[in-house]
Amino acid sequence: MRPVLHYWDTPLGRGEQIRLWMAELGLTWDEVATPWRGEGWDALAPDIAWFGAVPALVVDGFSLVQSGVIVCWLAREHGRMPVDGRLAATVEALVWSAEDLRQAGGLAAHRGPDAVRDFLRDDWRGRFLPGLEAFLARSTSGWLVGDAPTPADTSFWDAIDQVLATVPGATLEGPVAEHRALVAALPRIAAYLASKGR
Ligand SMILES: N[C@@H](CCC(=O)N[C@@H](CS)C(=O)NCC(=O)O)C(=O)O
Repeated sequence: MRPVLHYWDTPLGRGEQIRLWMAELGLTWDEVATPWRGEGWDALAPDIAWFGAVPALVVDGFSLVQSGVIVCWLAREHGRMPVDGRLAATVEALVWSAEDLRQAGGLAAHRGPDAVRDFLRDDWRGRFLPGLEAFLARSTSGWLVGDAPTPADTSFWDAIDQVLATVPGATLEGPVAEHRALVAALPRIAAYLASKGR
């Protein structure tokens, strides 16, 4: 059965990393465009949005929340998670680190110019870009973990997309920009992005 994604219809949100990874897996899915705390919001909890938050994914009556868990679960279900336990844990840690970046960037954009300046210096240029560059320097495949794309690649792509779109002054160059281009050129990801006019 087709997965059903409960979220709002916007690229700038946690639902998009799930869409990107489902696209990469070759899945098609249905969407329930959840209104932000509007009509229908309360009806989602607790069976779908367990704790009143989305995104939530429902597959064959099984509902799951936490975007990072959802993409890693989908990867496992479709044989796209590394079998080696340490590599799999590395993928998961990267997916959750992408969430850290998303939160830090979102908070800074919300708080204003001083917070943006600190974010760009301390978080963006100070730790996330160097951290990613270190992973990419060790990579022989171009992917963050192992020799094939994993949710680590798409979730970081998406978190970076959000930072570039919402944090004034955020720019990207070098190996992380090259990784970004590599992800966007994956045929299924490219087709998905084109279908959204992106
Ligand atoms: N850690 C969760 C965060 C989920 C989350 O906070 N979702 C927001 C929208 S992006 C939400 O539904 N918030 C509901 C609320 O604040 O009432 C994840 O990664 O999925």
